Amino acid sequence: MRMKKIVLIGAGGHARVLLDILQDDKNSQVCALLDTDRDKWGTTICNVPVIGDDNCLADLRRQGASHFVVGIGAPGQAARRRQLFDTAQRVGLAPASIVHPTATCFPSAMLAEGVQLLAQSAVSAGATVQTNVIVNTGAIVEHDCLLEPHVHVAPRACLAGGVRVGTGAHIGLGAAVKEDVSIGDHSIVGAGAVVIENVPANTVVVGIPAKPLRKKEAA
Ligand code: JB2
Repeated sequence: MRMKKIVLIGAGGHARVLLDILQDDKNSQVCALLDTDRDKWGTTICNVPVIGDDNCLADLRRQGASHFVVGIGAPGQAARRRQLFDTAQRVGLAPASIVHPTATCFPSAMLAEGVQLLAQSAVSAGATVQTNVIVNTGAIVEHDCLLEPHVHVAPRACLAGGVRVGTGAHIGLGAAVKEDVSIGDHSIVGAGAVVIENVPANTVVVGIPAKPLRKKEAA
């Protein structure tokens, strides 16, 4: 397999996790980190330089970079993650997927480009994980779930069978979602919540059972 030369976008906590995984993969080489924080420019993380911000993407492509990974993941950042994904593709970089060696992905599950399955996560039979989705450490995505683009399922969150999570939604740390429930586009499920009924789009829900806390601006 040809070596992927990867640009990692972001140089914070999530990027640090992804960098560790990528540096253990003999088919990948992370050639640069990009960050909007000027204080990070000229520094290195695990020997990889932070060379500038996202304006460097086109130059890196010309210099031989082949792939990118969106390396930011904080709650509320889905619109930014989508924008970075689109920008990097526009300059001709291809999205690289990251699957930690301890992640479990059933043969009948479908993974789109640029997904991130982190350590000890599980994606079960017939599940669909679309573009730029993060299934974070120890998260469970049961059979026949649908995760639409740019979704983030935080560590130890659990989606029962047949759950749909709409574009850009965030499922918080350790939250649980009952089978066949639908989480609306761009909604946020708070940490530790237990969701037993459908959540509309652009809504923050918290608690057990989860109830709406507020509406959020459409992304
Ligand atoms: O548009 C951007 C941009 N926006 C913020 N482009 C680039 N290239 N970089 C951007 N950043 C940078 O991402 C910030 O300047 C900062 O250095 C970095 C975000 O780092 P932070 O550690 O704050 O968040 P994170 O997204 O890496 O990690 C969060 O989400 C993870 C899933 C944290 O909450 C982690 O604890 C969590 N595990």
